[in-house]
Amino acid sequence: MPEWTLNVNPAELRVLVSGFQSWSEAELRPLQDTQAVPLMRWRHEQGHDPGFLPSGQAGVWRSHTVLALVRPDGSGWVGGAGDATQTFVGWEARASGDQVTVTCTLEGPEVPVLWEETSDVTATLEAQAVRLGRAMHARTPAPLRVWCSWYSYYRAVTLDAMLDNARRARDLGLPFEVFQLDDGFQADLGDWTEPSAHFGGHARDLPGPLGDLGFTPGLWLAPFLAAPSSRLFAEHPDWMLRGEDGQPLPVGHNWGGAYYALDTTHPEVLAWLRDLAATVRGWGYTYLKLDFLYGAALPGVRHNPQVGRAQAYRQGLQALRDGAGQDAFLLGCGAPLAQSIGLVDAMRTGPDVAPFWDEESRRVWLGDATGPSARNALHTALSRWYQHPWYQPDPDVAICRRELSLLSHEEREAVAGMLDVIGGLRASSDPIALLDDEGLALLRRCLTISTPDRPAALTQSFGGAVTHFSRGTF
Ligand code: 9PG
Repeated sequence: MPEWTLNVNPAELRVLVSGFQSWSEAELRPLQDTQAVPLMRWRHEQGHDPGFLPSGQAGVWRSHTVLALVRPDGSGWVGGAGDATQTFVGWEARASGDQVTVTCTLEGPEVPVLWEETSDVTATLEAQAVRLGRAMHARTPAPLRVWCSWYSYYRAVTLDAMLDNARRARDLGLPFEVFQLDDGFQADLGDWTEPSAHFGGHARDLPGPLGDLGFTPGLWLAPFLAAPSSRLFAEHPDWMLRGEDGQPLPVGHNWGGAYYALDTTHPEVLAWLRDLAATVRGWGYTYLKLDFLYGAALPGVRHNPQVGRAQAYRQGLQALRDGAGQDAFLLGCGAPLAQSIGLVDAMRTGPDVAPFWDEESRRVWLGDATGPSARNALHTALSRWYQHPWYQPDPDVAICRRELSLLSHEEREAVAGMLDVIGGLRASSDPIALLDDEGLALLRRCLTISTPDRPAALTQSFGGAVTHFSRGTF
């Protein structure tokens, strides 16, 4: 295990960390602070890496793939990985007395580890990110503008609502490229080709009319998950990732109960995943939002114990890419970040936006900043700004509507402004009919790709926002 001892006063340093997957917290904090560990045990699998949890001790910070220590003048140290295709690279910085010890743990095959002292942490982070992106053949297509059904319709989405919004967007000349159907169309988690009772049609009925309106059809899938009530689970109990007790391993709680993950070391699972992606591609969906991908990367007992969890994850994602085709646009979500480089086109780099600023009870008292809120989404996506050479970052949707939202005018503007600074995908979920003139003007502004991905721009806008929202640490 590589280890470095730095003779430096820990009180001078801030530490930059990035969590396991899209929703896990990323942040820049004083090194002597304490990294939050979620109090709720059942959240560990859902937003964190149960194999590499924060220690909960003051002055000890853990991070996946990248870690930086920053002096007040912007100089410091940057740790990174030379490759992450089959390996999880875990960093830990530990303050003690007038020293800091940094260790790096590899889970998977050996890969080069980068550790650099630098006069400019920002520039070194960028340079290391470019290097990893190149080594893993990053896909960085042009950014897209996406309308997504989740943040206003949630699971109650219908075929009619999709088409109504698409028609209104076309009539108003809103510059979306993609109309993406989210969770709610499917009979059950895992039973993707059967419709839900309330959807009012079948997902395969949507791409035709969306294409006629001039939009690229997009579809949400959580392809590695299965609900215990699903046909998939009943027919293939042997396909599930297992715990030490030999039973299918619950990998989270949502949709009214526990859910399970597919074991992507099983050849039949890989064939099924390829087939699923090819099927929805055949229906006409060329943009796929692949969600809850972390499920295939958790510690557990697998069909082929020779395959490590990072490699298992990657081969599951590769099967989806093979089925969807090289020219499909794949957005990863709830996904291990660096391990997805080269297979996804875009990546959610934070938790979900919500139509409210913060949920302090969960974030502060329960130690869990992975929950939906405008604050959590921006805080984490901004703290991952250097990842843009890995994929198109997706900082999640702007919320421009005033109805069905608790965001103030300033908060709406802050979300929109920071999404622009982060760059990457531009997305909205507002029902078009709910937008008044002010909302439409803000939406048009959000959909205008104006700011290049640049740390300087980030610092300016970030600074502005911090002054504006003086409620605690942003
Ligand atoms: C659909 C949604 C949307 C959204 C995704 C994802 O930890 N959780 O319980 C949890 C639930 C939902 C969630 C994230 C975390 O949201 O990010 O855009 O697609 O699924 O169900």
